[in-house]
Amino acid sequence: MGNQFTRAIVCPPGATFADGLTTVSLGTPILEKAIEQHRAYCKALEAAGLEIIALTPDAEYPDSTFVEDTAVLTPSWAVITRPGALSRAGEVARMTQVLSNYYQKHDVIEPPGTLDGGDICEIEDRFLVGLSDRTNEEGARQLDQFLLAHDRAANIVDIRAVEGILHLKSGVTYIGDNRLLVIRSLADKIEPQGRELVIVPEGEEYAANCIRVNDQLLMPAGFPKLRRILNDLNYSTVELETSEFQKMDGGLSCLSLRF
Ligand code: CIR
Repeated sequence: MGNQFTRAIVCPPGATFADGLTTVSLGTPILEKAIEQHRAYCKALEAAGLEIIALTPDAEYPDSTFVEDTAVLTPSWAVITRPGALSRAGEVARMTQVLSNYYQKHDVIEPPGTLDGGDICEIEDRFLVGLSDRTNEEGARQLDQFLLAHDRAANIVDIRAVEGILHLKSGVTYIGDNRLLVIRSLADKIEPQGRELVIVPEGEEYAANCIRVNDQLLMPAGFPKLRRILNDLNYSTVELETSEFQKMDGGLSCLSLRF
Protein backbone atom coordinates (compact mmCIF):
# COMPACT_ATOMS: atom_id res chain seq x y z
CA MET A 1 0.00 0.00 0.00
CA GLY A 2 1.13 3.58 -0.56
CA ASN A 3 3.42 3.25 -3.55
CA GLN A 4 1.74 0.67 -5.76
CA PHE A 5 -0.16 2.23 -8.63
CA THR A 6 -1.63 1.26 -11.98
CA ARG A 7 -2.66 4.62 -13.44
CA ALA A 8 -1.67 8.27 -13.51
CA ILE A 9 -3.66 11.31 -14.55
CA VAL A 10 -1.50 14.02 -16.12
CA CYS A 11 -2.08 17.24 -18.03
CA PRO A 12 0.69 18.59 -20.28
CA PRO A 13 1.53 22.28 -19.82
CA GLY A 14 -0.60 24.56 -21.99
CA ALA A 15 0.06 27.77 -23.91
CA THR A 16 -0.33 29.97 -20.80
CA PHE A 17 1.92 27.85 -18.57
CA ALA A 18 4.27 30.78 -17.87
CA ASP A 19 1.36 32.85 -16.48
CA GLY A 20 0.94 30.51 -13.52
CA LEU A 21 1.74 31.26 -9.90
CA THR A 22 5.27 31.18 -8.58
CA THR A 23 7.22 32.38 -5.54
CA VAL A 24 10.69 31.74 -6.97
CA SER A 25 12.80 33.94 -9.22
CA LEU A 26 14.29 31.38 -11.57
CA GLY A 27 13.14 33.04 -14.81
CA THR A 28 10.32 32.44 -17.26
CA PRO A 29 9.72 28.82 -18.22
CA ILE A 30 10.16 27.83 -21.86
CA LEU A 31 6.98 26.08 -22.98
CA GLU A 32 8.60 23.73 -25.52
CA LYS A 33 11.12 22.60 -22.93
CA ALA A 34 8.36 22.12 -20.34
CA ILE A 35 6.41 19.98 -22.81
CA GLU A 36 9.54 17.92 -23.53
CA GLN A 37 10.21 17.41 -19.81
CA HIS A 38 6.57 16.46 -19.29
CA ARG A 39 6.80 13.91 -22.09
CA ALA A 40 9.85 12.30 -20.49
CA TYR A 41 8.02 12.26 -17.16
CA CYS A 42 5.07 10.38 -18.70
CA LYS A 43 7.46 7.89 -20.31
CA ALA A 44 9.08 7.23 -16.94
CA LEU A 45 5.66 6.63 -15.36
CA GLU A 46 4.82 4.23 -18.17
CA ALA A 47 8.10 2.43 -17.74
CA ALA A 48 7.24 2.05 -14.05
CA GLY A 49 4.07 0.24 -15.12
CA LEU A 50 1.42 2.95 -15.20
CA GLU A 51 -1.29 3.59 -17.72
CA ILE A 52 -1.26 7.33 -18.54
CA ILE A 53 -4.54 9.22 -18.61
CA ALA A 54 -3.60 12.47 -20.33
CA LEU A 55 -5.93 15.46 -20.16
CA THR A 56 -5.92 18.15 -22.83
CA PRO A 57 -3.82 21.20 -21.89
CA ASP A 58 -6.06 23.91 -20.53
CA ALA A 59 -4.96 27.48 -21.32
CA GLU A 60 -7.64 28.90 -19.04
CA TYR A 61 -5.79 27.46 -16.05
CA PRO A 62 -2.04 28.06 -16.33
CA ASP A 63 -1.30 25.88 -13.28
CA SER A 64 -3.50 22.98 -14.33
CA THR A 65 -0.49 20.87 -15.28
CA PHE A 66 0.02 20.51 -11.49
CA VAL A 67 -2.90 18.07 -11.29
CA GLU A 68 -1.89 16.66 -7.92
CA ASP A 69 -3.38 19.65 -6.12
CA THR A 70 -6.95 18.97 -7.26
CA ALA A 71 -7.55 15.59 -5.61
CA VAL A 72 -6.40 13.10 -2.99
CA LEU A 73 -6.62 9.54 -4.29
CA THR A 74 -6.27 6.05 -2.96
CA PRO A 75 -7.12 2.93 -4.94
CA SER A 76 -10.63 2.79 -3.49
CA TRP A 77 -11.70 6.36 -2.69
CA ALA A 78 -11.19 9.92 -3.80
CA VAL A 79 -11.39 13.42 -2.36
CA ILE A 80 -11.87 16.44 -4.60
CA THR A 81 -9.95 19.30 -3.05
CA ARG A 82 -10.63 23.01 -2.88
CA PRO A 83 -7.32 24.56 -4.00
CA GLY A 84 -6.12 27.43 -1.84
CA ALA A 85 -5.15 29.70 -4.74
CA LEU A 86 -8.16 31.48 -6.20
CA SER A 87 -6.82 31.23 -9.76
CA ARG A 88 -6.81 27.44 -9.42
CA ALA A 89 -10.27 26.96 -7.91
CA GLY A 90 -11.91 26.11 -11.26
CA GLU A 91 -9.46 23.27 -11.98
CA VAL A 92 -11.50 20.85 -9.89
CA ALA A 93 -14.53 20.85 -12.23
CA ARG A 94 -12.79 18.91 -14.94
CA MET A 95 -11.02 16.63 -12.45
CA THR A 96 -14.36 15.73 -10.85
CA GLN A 97 -15.62 14.63 -14.24
CA VAL A 98 -12.52 12.62 -15.07
CA LEU A 99 -12.51 10.87 -11.70
CA SER A 100 -16.15 9.86 -12.09
CA ASN A 101 -14.89 7.39 -14.72
CA TYR A 102 -12.81 5.63 -12.07
CA TYR A 103 -14.55 6.19 -8.72
CA GLN A 104 -18.21 5.54 -7.92
CA LYS A 105 -18.28 8.33 -5.39
CA HIS A 106 -15.99 10.88 -3.86
CA ASP A 107 -15.79 13.33 -0.97
CA VAL A 108 -15.42 17.06 -1.51
CA ILE A 109 -13.65 19.74 0.53
CA GLU A 110 -16.25 22.45 1.12
CA PRO A 111 -15.87 26.18 1.90
CA PRO A 112 -14.43 27.67 4.00
CA GLY A 113 -11.98 24.78 3.82
CA THR A 114 -9.10 24.94 1.38
CA LEU A 115 -6.75 22.09 0.65
CA ASP A 116 -4.11 21.36 -2.01
CA GLY A 117 -3.19 17.75 -2.80
CA GLY A 118 0.48 18.76 -2.57
CA ASP A 119 0.01 19.08 1.18
CA ILE A 120 -1.07 15.47 1.63
CA CYS A 121 1.52 12.73 2.06
CA GLU A 122 0.22 9.18 2.27
CA ILE A 123 2.26 6.78 4.38
CA GLU A 124 0.61 3.39 4.28
CA ASP A 125 -2.37 3.77 6.66
CA ARG A 126 -1.43 7.25 7.89
CA PHE A 127 -1.60 10.58 6.13
CA LEU A 128 0.50 13.64 6.88
CA VAL A 129 -1.61 16.74 6.28
CA GLY A 130 0.32 19.97 5.83
CA LEU A 131 -1.08 23.30 7.00
CA SER A 132 0.27 25.80 4.52
CA ASP A 133 -0.58 29.01 2.71
CA ARG A 134 -2.84 26.79 0.56
CA THR A 135 -4.32 24.30 3.04
CA ASN A 136 -6.15 25.81 5.99
CA GLU A 137 -7.22 24.31 9.30
CA GLU A 138 -10.80 23.79 8.12
CA GLY A 139 -9.65 21.96 4.99
CA ALA A 140 -7.40 19.75 7.12
CA ARG A 141 -10.28 19.11 9.55
CA GLN A 142 -12.60 18.01 6.75
CA LEU A 143 -9.97 15.69 5.29
CA ASP A 144 -9.36 14.24 8.75
CA GLN A 145 -13.08 13.34 8.95
CA PHE A 146 -12.97 11.65 5.54
CA LEU A 147 -9.85 9.73 6.52
CA LEU A 148 -11.42 8.61 9.79
CA ALA A 149 -14.39 7.24 7.86
CA HIS A 150 -11.92 5.14 5.87
CA ASP A 151 -10.03 3.97 8.98
CA ARG A 152 -7.02 6.11 8.24
CA ALA A 153 -5.23 8.41 10.67
CA ALA A 154 -4.11 11.96 9.95
CA ASN A 155 -1.18 13.82 11.48
CA ILE A 156 -1.13 17.57 11.00
CA VAL A 157 2.22 19.14 10.09
CA ASP A 158 2.27 22.93 10.24
CA ILE A 159 4.68 24.15 7.55
CA ARG A 160 3.63 27.81 7.59
CA ALA A 161 6.85 28.89 9.26
CA VAL A 162 9.12 26.62 7.20
CA GLU A 163 10.94 28.64 4.56
CA GLY A 164 11.34 27.63 0.96
CA ILE A 165 8.49 25.13 0.57
CA LEU A 166 5.09 25.76 -0.97
CA HIS A 167 3.54 22.45 0.01
CA LEU A 168 4.29 19.74 2.56
CA LYS A 169 5.44 17.39 -0.19
CA SER A 170 7.92 19.99 -1.42
CA GLY A 171 9.85 18.87 1.67
CA VAL A 172 8.89 15.26 2.39
CA THR A 173 8.27 12.08 0.40
CA TYR A 174 7.32 8.62 1.55
CA ILE A 175 9.74 6.50 -0.45
CA GLY A 176 8.39 3.16 0.73
CA ASP A 177 10.24 0.55 2.78
CA ASN A 178 9.37 2.42 5.96
CA ARG A 179 11.39 5.47 4.96
CA LEU A 180 10.58 9.14 4.72
CA LEU A 181 12.81 11.43 2.72
CA VAL A 182 12.75 14.82 4.44
CA ILE A 183 14.49 18.20 4.43
CA ARG A 184 16.29 19.08 7.66
CA SER A 185 14.01 22.02 8.50
CA LEU A 186 10.97 19.71 8.52
CA ALA A 187 12.52 16.72 10.25
CA ASP A 188 11.60 17.68 13.80
CA LYS A 189 8.01 18.43 12.79
CA ILE A 190 7.36 14.88 11.65
CA GLU A 191 6.72 12.07 14.09
CA PRO A 192 8.62 9.13 12.60
CA GLN A 193 6.35 6.57 14.31
CA GLY A 194 8.92 3.85 13.74
CA ARG A 195 9.94 4.99 10.27
CA GLU A 196 13.45 5.97 9.24
CA LEU A 197 13.97 9.61 8.28
CA VAL A 198 16.43 10.04 5.40
CA ILE A 199 17.64 13.64 5.53
CA VAL A 200 18.13 15.42 2.19
CA PRO A 201 21.68 16.85 1.93
CA GLU A 202 22.05 20.60 2.36
CA GLY A 203 21.74 22.43 -0.95
CA GLU A 204 19.69 19.63 -2.54
CA GLU A 205 16.38 20.41 -0.80
CA TYR A 206 14.40 20.65 -4.04
CA ALA A 207 15.01 16.94 -4.60
CA ALA A 208 13.01 16.04 -1.49
CA ASN A 209 10.05 15.92 -3.88
CA CYS A 210 10.54 12.48 -5.44
CA ILE A 211 7.92 9.91 -6.29
CA ARG A 212 8.08 6.23 -5.59
CA VAL A 213 6.13 4.41 -8.28
CA ASN A 214 6.06 0.65 -7.90
CA ASP A 215 9.73 -0.41 -8.03
CA GLN A 216 11.11 2.88 -9.32
CA LEU A 217 12.05 6.04 -7.50
CA LEU A 218 11.69 9.03 -9.80
CA MET A 219 13.83 11.97 -8.72
CA PRO A 220 14.81 15.33 -10.22
CA ALA A 221 18.07 15.31 -12.18
CA GLY A 222 21.10 17.16 -10.84
CA PHE A 223 21.17 16.16 -7.18
CA PRO A 224 24.12 13.76 -6.98
CA LYS A 225 24.52 13.61 -3.22
CA LEU A 226 20.93 12.53 -2.69
CA ARG A 227 21.05 10.12 -5.60
CA ARG A 228 24.07 8.46 -4.05
CA ILE A 229 22.33 8.13 -0.69
CA LEU A 230 19.27 6.60 -2.36
CA ASN A 231 21.31 4.23 -4.51
CA ASP A 232 23.26 3.13 -1.42
CA LEU A 233 19.89 2.29 0.14
CA ASN A 234 19.25 0.12 -2.94
CA TYR A 235 16.66 2.34 -4.61
CA SER A 236 16.46 2.13 -8.34
CA THR A 237 16.45 5.84 -9.24
CA VAL A 238 15.28 7.45 -12.47
CA GLU A 239 16.43 11.04 -12.96
CA LEU A 240 14.16 13.50 -14.73
CA GLU A 241 14.74 17.08 -15.86
CA THR A 242 12.36 19.42 -14.03
CA SER A 243 13.88 22.90 -14.58
CA GLU A 244 10.80 24.41 -16.23
CA PHE A 245 8.45 23.15 -13.52
CA GLN A 246 10.81 24.28 -10.77
CA LYS A 247 10.50 27.82 -12.15
CA MET A 248 6.78 27.59 -11.37
CA ASP A 249 7.23 26.10 -7.86
CA GLY A 250 6.44 22.61 -9.12
CA GLY A 251 8.13 19.27 -8.63
CA LEU A 252 7.67 15.70 -9.76
CA SER A 253 4.79 14.75 -7.51
CA CYS A 254 2.53 17.62 -8.55
CA LEU A 255 2.60 16.58 -12.22
CA SER A 256 0.45 13.51 -11.72
CA LEU A 257 -2.31 11.94 -9.69
CA ARG A 258 -1.33 8.33 -9.18
CA PHE A 259 -3.79 5.64 -8.19
C1 CIR B 1 1.06 26.78 -7.79
O1 CIR B 1 1.59 27.74 -7.23
O2 CIR B 1 -0.04 26.36 -7.44
C2 CIR B 1 1.78 26.11 -8.94
N1 CIR B 1 2.53 27.08 -9.67
C3 CIR B 1 2.69 25.03 -8.42
C4 CIR B 1 1.97 23.92 -7.73
C5 CIR B 1 2.87 22.83 -7.30
N2 CIR B 1 2.14 21.76 -6.77
C6 CIR B 1 2.61 20.87 -5.88
O3 CIR B 1 3.72 20.98 -5.41
N3 CIR B 1 1.79 19.91 -5.50
